[in-house]
Amino acid sequence: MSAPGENLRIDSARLWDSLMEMAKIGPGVAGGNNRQTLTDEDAAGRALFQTWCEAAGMTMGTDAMGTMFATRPGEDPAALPVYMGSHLDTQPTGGKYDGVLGVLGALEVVRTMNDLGIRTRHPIVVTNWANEEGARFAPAMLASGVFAGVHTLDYAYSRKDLEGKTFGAELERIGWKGAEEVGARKMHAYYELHIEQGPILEAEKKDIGVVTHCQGLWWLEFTLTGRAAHTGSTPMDMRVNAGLAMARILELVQRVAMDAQPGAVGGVGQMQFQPNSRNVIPGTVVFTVDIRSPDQDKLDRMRAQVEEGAAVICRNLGVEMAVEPVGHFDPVTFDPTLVGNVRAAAERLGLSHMDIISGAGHDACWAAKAAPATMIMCPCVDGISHNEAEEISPEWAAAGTDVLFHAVIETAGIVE
Ligand code: HGY
Ligand code: MN
Ligand code: MN
Repeated sequence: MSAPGENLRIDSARLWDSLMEMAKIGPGVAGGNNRQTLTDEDAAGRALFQTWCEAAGMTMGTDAMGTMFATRPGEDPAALPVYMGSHLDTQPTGGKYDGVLGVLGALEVVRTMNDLGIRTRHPIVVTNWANEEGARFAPAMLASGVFAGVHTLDYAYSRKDLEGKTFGAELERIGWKGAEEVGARKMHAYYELHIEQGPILEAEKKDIGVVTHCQGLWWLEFTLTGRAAHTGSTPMDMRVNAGLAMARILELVQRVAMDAQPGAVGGVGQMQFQPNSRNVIPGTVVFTVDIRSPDQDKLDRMRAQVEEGAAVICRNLGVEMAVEPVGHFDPVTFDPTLVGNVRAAAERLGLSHMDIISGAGHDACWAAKAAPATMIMCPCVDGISHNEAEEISPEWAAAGTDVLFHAVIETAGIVE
């Protein structure tokens, strides 16, 4: 089967219209999106996606984690499908493209196949993974993790948000708990188009990121217990200050990440003070440390340094410490054949490209446990993401989707 011609391109205007249409659902307050997983806004986005998939002649299946799979038949029904997709859920102050480009780009590939009357040997499946972000229910990539056998369904259903609501109850409430057994589907291959969410491609003036690896991650949830007391009348030497311990641990995380350069990051994005009152020294502080590296040994060393250092800080302050890993995946190497298809597609299309390691985690990291998988990236403006100011150009969106189109055809095979 000859490789698809360089003139095979998607309809970039239709893709951009769909991105802007989806962005109207769960709008943020500054031009981005707040369409968090299993909210009514998520349900509305799912319904629109299903409508579009069915209008493109696909049939929708949903599994017991709420992940959506839209199937376009292939000529060989015995052939395992080629999957592509990403996620429609967003951060609370998310952008319009994180995840969404990968889902609607995949839909656009199917729409273009329909326009051109392209028949493929392998069936094609467009996927919307549930709860990729892990913002409301930790860990991130929860549904793809159950699909890959990393998490049990019971564990996933038991995950709670800050209001104590469980994933399982919220999935029932929005009516998107599907009948399919999670992970029963078998994939021939999996491609994920995603914005880079970092500054490299734009700085290097490259249209396409050929993603060879994804860095690994630990999310460590710390619970520090001190003694709530009056901020005014409690002498400094009498304080058992969980807030001070947290501040010193944040400095420790910064130091551990900087000492591990290059190729390491560390920080804290979420914390809760209890009772969180201006004139009460916090009795309890709960926060999650996020550390990452593409190097397995470095990642595990950073985790040990953070946990050991935090224990010394708390001991010196008389603060009790508990720490629980609430998210983890090792560094991922994507499938060399699929990576080669992405690189060849970018070259055939005359697009500038470079190999890149994904700094963010993606469902492809868990899909890679179930089948050969890889990713395609496009630049984003100033490398900003997980921020309502996230922006890409229509040209970048179209280039990434054209590469997805060509790579998927290479793998799914065109039937003349
Ligand atoms: O945390 C991540 O890397 C992804 O956005 N879930
Ligand atoms: Mn994402
Ligand atoms: Mn994200």
